[in-house]
Amino acid sequence: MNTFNVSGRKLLVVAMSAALLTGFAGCEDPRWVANKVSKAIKEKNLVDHLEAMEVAAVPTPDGSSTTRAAGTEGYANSADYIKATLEANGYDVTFQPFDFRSWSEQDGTTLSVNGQALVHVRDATDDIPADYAAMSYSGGSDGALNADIAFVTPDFDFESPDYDDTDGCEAADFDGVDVTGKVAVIQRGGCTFNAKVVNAENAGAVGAIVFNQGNNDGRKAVVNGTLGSDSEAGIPAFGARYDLGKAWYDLAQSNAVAAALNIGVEDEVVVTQNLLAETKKGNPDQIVMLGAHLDSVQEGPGINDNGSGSAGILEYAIRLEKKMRQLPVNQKNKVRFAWWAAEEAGLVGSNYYTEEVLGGYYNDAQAQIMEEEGVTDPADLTAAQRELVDARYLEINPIKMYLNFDMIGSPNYVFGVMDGDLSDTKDSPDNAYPGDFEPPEGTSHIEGLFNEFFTDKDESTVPQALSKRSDYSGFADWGIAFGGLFTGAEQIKSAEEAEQFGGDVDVAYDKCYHQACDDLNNVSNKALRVNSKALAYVATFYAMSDDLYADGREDEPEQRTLLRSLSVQESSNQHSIGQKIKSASREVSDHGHFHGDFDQDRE
Ligand code: DTR
Ligand code: ZN
Ligand code: ZN
Repeated sequence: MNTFNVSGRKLLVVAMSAALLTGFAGCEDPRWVANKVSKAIKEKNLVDHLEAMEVAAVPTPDGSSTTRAAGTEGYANSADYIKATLEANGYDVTFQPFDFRSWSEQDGTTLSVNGQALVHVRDATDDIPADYAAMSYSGGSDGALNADIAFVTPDFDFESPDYDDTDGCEAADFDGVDVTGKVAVIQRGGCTFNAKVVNAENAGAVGAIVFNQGNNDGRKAVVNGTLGSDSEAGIPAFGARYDLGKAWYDLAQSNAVAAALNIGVEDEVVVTQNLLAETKKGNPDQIVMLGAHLDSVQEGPGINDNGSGSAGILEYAIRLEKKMRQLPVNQKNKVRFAWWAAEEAGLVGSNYYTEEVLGGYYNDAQAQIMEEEGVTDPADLTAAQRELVDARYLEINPIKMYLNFDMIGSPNYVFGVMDGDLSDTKDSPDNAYPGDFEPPEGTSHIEGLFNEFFTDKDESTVPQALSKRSDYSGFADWGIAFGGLFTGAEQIKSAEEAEQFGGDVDVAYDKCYHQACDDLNNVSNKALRVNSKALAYVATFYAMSDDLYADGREDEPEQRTLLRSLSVQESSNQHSIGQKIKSASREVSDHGHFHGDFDQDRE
């Protein structure tokens, strides 16, 4: 302890007398310590971190805003700030570099069809709806491009037995159509946008437009999608409204229809990095991990998304370290912090980490079991042996939980807590967990502990569907208990929520979501403060618990065991944890609920 720190000494005296009054064991009570650390979180310090991040942002290529997107100087400056602040507070920081494909659309995209200039999604307003959008990872046009358009088997009679909802999904769909040197126009449906665009390109098309399917109200507006960062498409690819596709089709029955387009893109593989730090104290075999993505989108400085979460866990790291020096307590478990890169490009940084680190433990577990069982080829492992691998993986993997903080200061906030037991959100359209899939053991306990904090502070909470739209996704895939807070993004606040939390009905939780205006003015300091105190409470509680999920909460008294292997619960399944959970999430993506790259649809 620093004996020259007067306030620190005073705190120690107070803590010691509490210890004398309550007995030393009282001081080790996880709730007692959790409250101490939580109370040390101050709004002013959180706002200071946000200010530093606003300063870190650099001008966008078109000069209309600033950004901290992965791969930019703005991201590097943010990472420098986090690193320097942590180092000044007793932490060692490591960078975890990785390659990622950074794609951005340059200013000046145009598209006109039959001489009519169309409205880019960027220029749309409340009164003027968007006609078209470039797909992420689209190719560039290399200057102006003029070509006729060619329809690929469109059929607008949805009731007809001949209606094909998979236009362009197969190479053979292009057999009867001459798309060579033309812009292929294809109806949405049946497969990824990427499959349609790549098939069109292989058939000789010089551009592709996928218009919305039109078969229900949710499939009429402009298609604003992504080809995915693994796309090999090289031609310009756009999405358009349903009614435009239909009108062009009608027109094309009697006339040739021409398109003119121009799009410039920047598309390169760049190195970016996750930042990692952990407490020196605590059991390294039982790690409580917290994460927040540090990158913004390219369109703005990302102060709520996700300066807020980044600031919250940074301030917690500082206060935890200080309190553990001041208070007469022993930190039980190590606490690890991650600031992720390239979340906005499709959870790239956190997925890289989980594949490397958790995948590494999985491989170790598999090698151990193979050796013990005398198996030389992993393909020869029996179902029972795979279960041994799963159990061994959970045993040797020291990361026992992951807590995620992405957007915790939305201006029109709700206090959202991830619905770890799916008890309230199973049927929500945002639920990414299909069928009877159960999140890893502990996930529900974490939710309960967050709720305990808010209830104690007389604040309401709203259960948040497990949408996999943030960095907990990779941890969930690998069977790690997870939880987190979220104050809302582009969705609209209901009247009921406005009653619970105040704020504006029928207005987005964050009206500047993914926009240039996501700056310091776009943050509720109250939401940021309360959520940061909540995360400090929950993480410290677990940092001080020997048996992580054993301590029942007031509202849920039953005892829980530490991370039981999923395969033990679902004994008939012969796949490994990683494969099992991954295939579950892939199934979701095939049904259109996947929100990967830029939160955009893929199909
Ligand atoms: N992926 C976030 C926004 C987001 C949307 N839904 C959730 C749910 C939980 C956490 C975050 C989010 C973004 O960075 O844009
Ligand atoms: Zn975002
Ligand atoms: Zn985010």
